Amino acid sequence: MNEKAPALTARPAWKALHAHWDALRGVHLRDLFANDEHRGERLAAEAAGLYLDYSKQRVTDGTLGLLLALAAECGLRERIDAMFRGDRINVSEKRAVLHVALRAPAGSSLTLDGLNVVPQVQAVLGRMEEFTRRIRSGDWKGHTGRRIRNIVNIGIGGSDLGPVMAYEALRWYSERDLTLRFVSNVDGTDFVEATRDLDPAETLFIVSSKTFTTLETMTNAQSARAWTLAALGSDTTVAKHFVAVSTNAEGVAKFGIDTANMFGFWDWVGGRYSMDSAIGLSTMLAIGSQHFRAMLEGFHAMDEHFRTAPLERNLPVLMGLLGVWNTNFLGARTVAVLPYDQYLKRFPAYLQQLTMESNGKHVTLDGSTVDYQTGPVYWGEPGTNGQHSFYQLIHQGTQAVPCDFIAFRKPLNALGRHHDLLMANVFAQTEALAFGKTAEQVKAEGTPDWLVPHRVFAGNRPTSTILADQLTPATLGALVALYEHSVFTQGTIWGVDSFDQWGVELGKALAQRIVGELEEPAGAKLAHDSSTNALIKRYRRTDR
Ligand code: G6Q
Repeated sequence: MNEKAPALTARPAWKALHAHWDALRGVHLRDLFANDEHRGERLAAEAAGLYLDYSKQRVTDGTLGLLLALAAECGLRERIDAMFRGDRINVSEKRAVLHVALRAPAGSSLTLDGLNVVPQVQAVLGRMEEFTRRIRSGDWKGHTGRRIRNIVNIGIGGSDLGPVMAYEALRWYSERDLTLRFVSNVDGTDFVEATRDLDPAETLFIVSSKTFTTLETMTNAQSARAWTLAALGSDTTVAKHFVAVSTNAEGVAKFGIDTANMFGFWDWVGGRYSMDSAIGLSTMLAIGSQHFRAMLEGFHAMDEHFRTAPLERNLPVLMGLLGVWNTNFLGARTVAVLPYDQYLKRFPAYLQQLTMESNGKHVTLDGSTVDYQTGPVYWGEPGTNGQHSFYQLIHQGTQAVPCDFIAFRKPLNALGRHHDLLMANVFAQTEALAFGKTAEQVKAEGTPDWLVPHRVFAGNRPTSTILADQLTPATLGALVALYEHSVFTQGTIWGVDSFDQWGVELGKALAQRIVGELEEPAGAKLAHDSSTNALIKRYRRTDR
């Protein structure tokens, strides 16, 4: 049993924040900017190559002071230290949370139960590098002696979303002679479409699964095996065309993959925090080991900042606290993530898992039910596409949607005026969301009276802008670590376990139970509710 922490809503800083919000509710960002000509530079912070402008959030110095007081009351500093110390802060699974060790430099030390885990991490990285060299040089041959040209990562959730996102994000740095594909869904279409134009003799599958028991991944891996054997014959082909990333050596061996071709990680790496572990093997194959190391350095730079920077200048802490402010005081239910970079098109999907699987919780560490909102819904699309679709609601809808804008000063693909146009949109959007357009301004433009209300923008919509120099492997690492630690900051304030995922476990068990019933003869007795029974019966009809 964990000791009961004081309820969040009873904390002095929480109560003070409520009173403060009552006073600030009617204050417009226009006033906040008008009263402080340096606000735009003052409410900003920088670390690990990322510049965070939070001046367009609906906060004052007073708000920030109270949020930092709340962080102190919730023991944020102690929790950060506990994570880096290897304490078992994932209490419901009794696990340490040490993804920061995945990017700790060789020679440094992070201990778990008195053992430095960094050498183990570096050893796996070394094996990944050797494997990457062999694939990229053509030294590793397929069953027929041909070199590998296609890599298919099979995995789901944390064993898919990070690798897909990182591959897309860093595609500019990738080896274009290698084709990378990702199969996650148990829907057969995913596998069939991903492999239809690939030659099995030149294809390598990476079966990525921490547990090596996940239904979707195991089913896709079996289909991949059948696909390979159908084309290349003999059972020995598996050794040449399959490698595994897992913590379950026994399961890997049972599947027929030589454990010499298994890349391990550890139970102290959560699935959604694993893209920089061996789960990132596909990333390393795509971008090469030097770029992968550079990405790890970016992660580490943000880790160090999070661990050591004063909380008032600490980017993940500020972002996390602003999220709490928007969720619990402004009443926002969602956050839009809007990368103005096409390469980050999968970043919102990646963040959905990171944020919602981590903080979508209804009880605190000690099992008490919360009486406040926890993790909001994250969603988003790359700009400028979103502007021609859902931004309408963000500008003129009836609910507050705080937005994170992400942009880069230098393009990777310079093309005419494209980048200036892209960036002009970032700046224009955040300006319009903050300041809006009053009826007077609309009228002054010559708008007829009847149309004025439709063209008024209230403004006062909170946004943050993250601006970096260029999308590099290191920038991506820093960006991911920024969100990882801001999620942890929020989880600490809300008092939840940001590192378990019992909702996911439930889904895994439920499907296993019903699949047997679907494969039984049509008449077999069902014992679900009447709706589920009827749906199953309809599905089982033999005329499908
Ligand atoms: C992540 C979750 C979940 C997990 C997948 C895949 O934090 O635990 O998304 O990554 O369910 O699990 P395996 O890697 O064990 O197949």
